[in-house]
Amino acid sequence: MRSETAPAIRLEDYRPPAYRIDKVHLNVLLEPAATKVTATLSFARAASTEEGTPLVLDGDELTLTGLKLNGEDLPQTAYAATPDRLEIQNPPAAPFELTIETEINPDTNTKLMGLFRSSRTFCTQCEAEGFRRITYFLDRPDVLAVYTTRIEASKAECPVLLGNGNLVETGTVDGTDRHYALWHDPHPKPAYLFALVAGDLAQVPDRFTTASGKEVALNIYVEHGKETLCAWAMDSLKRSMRWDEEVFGREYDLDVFNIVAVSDFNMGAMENKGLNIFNDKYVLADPETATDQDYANIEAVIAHEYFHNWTGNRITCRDWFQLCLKEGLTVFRDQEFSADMRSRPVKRIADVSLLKSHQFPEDAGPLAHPVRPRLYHEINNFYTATVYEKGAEVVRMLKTLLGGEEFRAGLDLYFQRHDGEATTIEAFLACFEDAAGIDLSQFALWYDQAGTPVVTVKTHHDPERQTFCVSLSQEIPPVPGQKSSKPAVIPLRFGLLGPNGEDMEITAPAEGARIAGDVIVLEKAQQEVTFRNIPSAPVLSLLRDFSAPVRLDHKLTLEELQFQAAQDSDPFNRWQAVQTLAMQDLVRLAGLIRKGQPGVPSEDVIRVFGSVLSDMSLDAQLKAQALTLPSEADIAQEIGKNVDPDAVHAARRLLRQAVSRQHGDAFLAVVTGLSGDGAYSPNAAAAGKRALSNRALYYYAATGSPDAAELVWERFSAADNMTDRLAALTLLVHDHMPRETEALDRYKARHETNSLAMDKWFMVQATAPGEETLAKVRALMSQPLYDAGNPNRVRALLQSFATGNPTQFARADGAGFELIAESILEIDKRNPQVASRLLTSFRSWRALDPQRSALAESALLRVSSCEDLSRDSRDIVDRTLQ
Ligand code: 0A1
Ligand code: ZN
Repeated sequence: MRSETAPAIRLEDYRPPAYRIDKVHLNVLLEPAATKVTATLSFARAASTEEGTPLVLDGDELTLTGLKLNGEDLPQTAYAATPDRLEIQNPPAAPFELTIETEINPDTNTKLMGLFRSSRTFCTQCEAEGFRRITYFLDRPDVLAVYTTRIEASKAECPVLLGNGNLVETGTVDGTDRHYALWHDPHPKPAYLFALVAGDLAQVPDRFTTASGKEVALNIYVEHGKETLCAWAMDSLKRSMRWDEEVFGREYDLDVFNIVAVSDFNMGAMENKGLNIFNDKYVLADPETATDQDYANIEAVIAHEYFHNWTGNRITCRDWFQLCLKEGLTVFRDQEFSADMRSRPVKRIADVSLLKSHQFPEDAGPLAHPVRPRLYHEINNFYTATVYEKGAEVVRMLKTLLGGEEFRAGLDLYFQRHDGEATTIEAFLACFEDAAGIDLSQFALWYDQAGTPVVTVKTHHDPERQTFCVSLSQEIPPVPGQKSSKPAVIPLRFGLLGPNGEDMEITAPAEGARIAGDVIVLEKAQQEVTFRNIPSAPVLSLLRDFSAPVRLDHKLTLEELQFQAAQDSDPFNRWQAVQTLAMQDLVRLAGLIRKGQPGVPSEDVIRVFGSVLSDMSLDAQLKAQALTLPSEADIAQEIGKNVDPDAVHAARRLLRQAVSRQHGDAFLAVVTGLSGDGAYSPNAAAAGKRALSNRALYYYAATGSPDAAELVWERFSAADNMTDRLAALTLLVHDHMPRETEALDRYKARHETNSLAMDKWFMVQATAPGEETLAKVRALMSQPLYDAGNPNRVRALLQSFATGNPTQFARADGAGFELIAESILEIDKRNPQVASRLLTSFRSWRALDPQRSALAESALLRVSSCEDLSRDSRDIVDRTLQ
């Protein structure tokens, strides 16, 4: 029988818990195959709960081995236990204590949820619903308890024993080889923030003194031998702690802050109270194995998890529908941190690129959902770009609309009013309403409506009346389950570019819309804004700094776009103008190629690329960003329907070659001028130079000349850092240069023992265009270094093939879809979260040409017909096919 879809959980059905759990005492006797957990839980009936109301606890694959009520064994007639539920039929009216014994097997826990082992280290992952795989519990975020955890294990196997909060006591167990540690976390928390770690790990210690003078011990725990790879993560942590004090007034609140890096982890990292657990990819770095992007990611993820201590842990979510309350806000905070640490415009462009390439397609496809969903079947599938990235954009808009001071006042009120609570988006917004004296009821629609609004813009200048009219309208295209929508509040940052490129001064109040400083607030379906005293026609620079997560339909002429690309005072819109020019040409070229006609890239676009390259006013990283062509997936998204990925690929190659032919010498000058200046530093300036030099090499390589191939090879073999080595390797492999195989072999020989570096080796090969890649990916799956149980490896090989290689994933013979479908079925048995993530790579299948979309559909149907598909994959496949 086909696996059933799990029942829908609905926001409207939320009810407060019938019982509270005030205190949790856990005694965890760690054994790889048979860990015994004794949970002593102090319950109290909620005032509104009738006496005798059954107490129903969540479980997941649990074996109950003992149960006591107030210290007495419970007769079997008084309860019912299954692996996923424990019901106490007639609990006492007065507060009572349950002692629950369960036995679990960390070694067979391949889902990596609950308690599992990663390379012999015991560790946990409890968000969203993993705690119920450790003991029976009210596993919901609005049940906040104070935890004390005793962890006991073999001293030889697990010299390090870590829990949440502060360490209270350690000792040995008489007559055994075992020892224990007792941890106490004074801050009430939901079960999803529980964690423990036990293993033989190296400790990298440091210290931090908070603004109020409190000493905090900082530690990063890693596998022995990796201690030197933690310096950047530790530095990032200390900078995050200081920044949160300075920018948001938030201090750390325990005596110790521990981070543990593990190699088997479903997500990036987890913000467990006082004991963050990280995918080692976001901790370990040195110039030999990590790219500049890795360094930036580590800085951002360390900050993100640390910032959760206030936005997520001290104030948590009432229910999982409110996930964006902690995630959107925390992503906003980590984006701001990175912007302050690096270049603000560069960071903004990177964040918006990510939003457009990941969140926009999600919002336009079958998996679209509001930032705060109203219904889910499997919460693990809602850790999405919409909740995280669009959620952060919503917070950013709030700041834009309120201004920095009022925004900060609102947040201060939020921390003050809700500290220690599990709360909601409504409560969050109410703080800003109260602090700023405004009404955010229309703004709240951003949380409840799915889909990306399209803002259509038309302008008209009347030289006689000296008026400039801007007609604006907004609409959200239909989304699954949402046929109509209401107008949202859209802050549009703008400037009127005068003939000399400077922003015109606006001397008379504009009519037709609320304008706050340089922001037009679009609030209705249609609005016409009139500016007076505008003698000559300006170029309207709209959506500066990408002030709202919308698609702009603003048809600027070629000249206007070129002008904006060269002159806009807003770096984001300069970048955007270059991208728009390139995108328009790429879409045109792909259309011609599709029809079998020759495509000739636009001379104007090629010229703009040359101007960007020679513009001395642009910083190197910004230049590299502007010279990056829209990705194949972005072009496909822009085309929107009947997409032929081969035509898209060919169009992009054509434009790259044309730019390269025209500006080859200039690119060569950049490559040679910027290379090899001094010792490696991961800072933004040095990273920017490398990015530009590698971007120039990318174009120079497209000349196809022997000396270009030589230059790429030289960069590969002489590189003293991973950024340059990987950039050159990618060119060698993706452009099928003569020494491609030799380069891959050399890389492998150099990095064979480092799995994170080898992930890049898998990824480069999986994303190589060309028919032979599919067979290669299959062969790589049987490589001894490939491990289908390790999420990073699966992502490096299969996820990057499915999401980063459009021509091969969507091959016209369907073999790419089949490979991924087959792999999903295999992985699903072991790790549903990894499988369902991989499944989302089919989300844009309906936009493909009819032949390809039929093949994608049959691959999806093959997955769907599997009888015992996990709840995670069932949910995604059903929604993708609906
Ligand atoms: N809260 C974490 C992300 C996370 C979510 C789920 C996980 O397991 C299913 C693990 C981590 C964060 O935002 O960093
Ligand atoms: Zn988070």
